Amino acid sequence: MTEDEDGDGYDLVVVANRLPVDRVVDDDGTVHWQQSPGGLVTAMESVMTGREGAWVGWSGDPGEAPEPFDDGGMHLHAVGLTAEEVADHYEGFSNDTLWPLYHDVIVAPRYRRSWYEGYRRVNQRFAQAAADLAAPDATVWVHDYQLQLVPQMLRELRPDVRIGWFNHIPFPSVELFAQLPWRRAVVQGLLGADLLGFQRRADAENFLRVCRRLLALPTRGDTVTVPDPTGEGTRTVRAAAFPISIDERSLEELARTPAVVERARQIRHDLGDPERLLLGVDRLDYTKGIRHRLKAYEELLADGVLKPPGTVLVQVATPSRERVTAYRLLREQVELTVGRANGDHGAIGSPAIHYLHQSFDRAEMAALYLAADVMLVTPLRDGMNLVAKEYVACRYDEGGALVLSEFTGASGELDRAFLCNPHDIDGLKTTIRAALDADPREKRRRMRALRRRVREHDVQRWADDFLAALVVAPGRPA
Ligand code: ADQ
Repeated sequence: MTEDEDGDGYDLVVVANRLPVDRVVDDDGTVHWQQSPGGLVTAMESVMTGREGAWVGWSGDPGEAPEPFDDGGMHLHAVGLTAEEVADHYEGFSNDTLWPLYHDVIVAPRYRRSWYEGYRRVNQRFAQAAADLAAPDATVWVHDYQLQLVPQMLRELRPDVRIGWFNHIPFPSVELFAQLPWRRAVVQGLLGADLLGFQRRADAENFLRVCRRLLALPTRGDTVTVPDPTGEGTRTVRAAAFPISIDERSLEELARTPAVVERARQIRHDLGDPERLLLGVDRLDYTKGIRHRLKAYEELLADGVLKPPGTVLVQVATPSRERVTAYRLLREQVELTVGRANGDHGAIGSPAIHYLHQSFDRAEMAALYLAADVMLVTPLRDGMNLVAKEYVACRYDEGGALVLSEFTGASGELDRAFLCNPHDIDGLKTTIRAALDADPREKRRRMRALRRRVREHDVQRWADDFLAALVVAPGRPA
């Protein structure tokens, strides 16, 4: 059921920064919408089955919003953002203030009052759209750090709805969060929800500590008690961990197709059939530890431990947030390092590092994962990291080895990976060597354990667990 058949609104409304579709302009100028790749869309599709579901989000282009339309079993409602709002709300406050602050201040967050003003205004518009679409007593699921004020704004507009919010990125310690000039407003915005979901328990605990220390609110177990603005009575808000995952089955199915298996073979062949292939796949983001990884790799080349063409590294770095200065600088640093490593250690026809600043489709990603002997996932801080889980899902052959940073949410679940501290370059080098040289039986045992975990905790289970917890969240006492 996609439409609002009885005319009273939608039972489940998802509110996220982006719509689950991308606008595609064909050669002849006609416009159509194509489903964005990614687990969130798949997970939502199945939880929306049998319900009247709507999705509120930005189309990704500045300017007037396209008319609402139905697609893939959902009603899609685009929120329009002007170019100035994109600059203030999205590039500014979301990606240049909150993103670095919530990732342990790896780069310095910038605090600009006009950015926050834009953030507040855009959050209000998202809240209004959700309020207009939700059926009486509907469930509204708000996503991520771009929309932290929406829960409270929505509660004011529609006190009847159940509100859940999920944070895809880490939540910082109170000592760091306290830097935010608008810290009280952000926490109050979040406390409009009935259930707040985080990737790790530590994130939920950080949030509860912020409530105690900065707002003097009482907490008990995983709940916080919030006084009603009217002064009458209280509400209870639960903050708990719901580690996100991937659509494991469909990815494994894709990896098993003859076309992907053949493509993986072809990739190795095109690389000169190296004995050992290492792979990194990340958005080009300073949180992902790409520079630390390249530094360790360059040293292993300089030490003579690794040598092309027998050993090669493929580093895929997806273009990301290119209008934000810190990202432009990072790109320059990464490209300088790759150029130097290839100049010093490569030969004609055999570079030490193959660097691809490009996006690929799912099949190509699966083929890369299947081709790689060692996957390097070395973020300095990461809410979860789906690349680690995707690699594991594709290794139906139980081959390969995963080097995984302790600073990812995924490391809490994938503890049979080769865990590393990316800040410790010597330690990182040792871990890369250990993953390359481990006994094949040991590697297989580890991969089997990792695969079991990802199979049993897929994105469907994540969405089901969150929504089930939202239904029974304490909320307001009867
Ligand atoms: P991201 O920071 O974007 O997500 P991640 O979890 O690794 O990080 O997801 C990246 C996704 O992009 C993966 O599905 C990957 O396959 C895809 N991808 C990467 N490079 C690509 C390329 N070149 N071409 C095509 N696809 C590519 C945020 C948080 C994470 C959290 C997720 C989900 O920062 O910590 O795991 O949300 O909650």
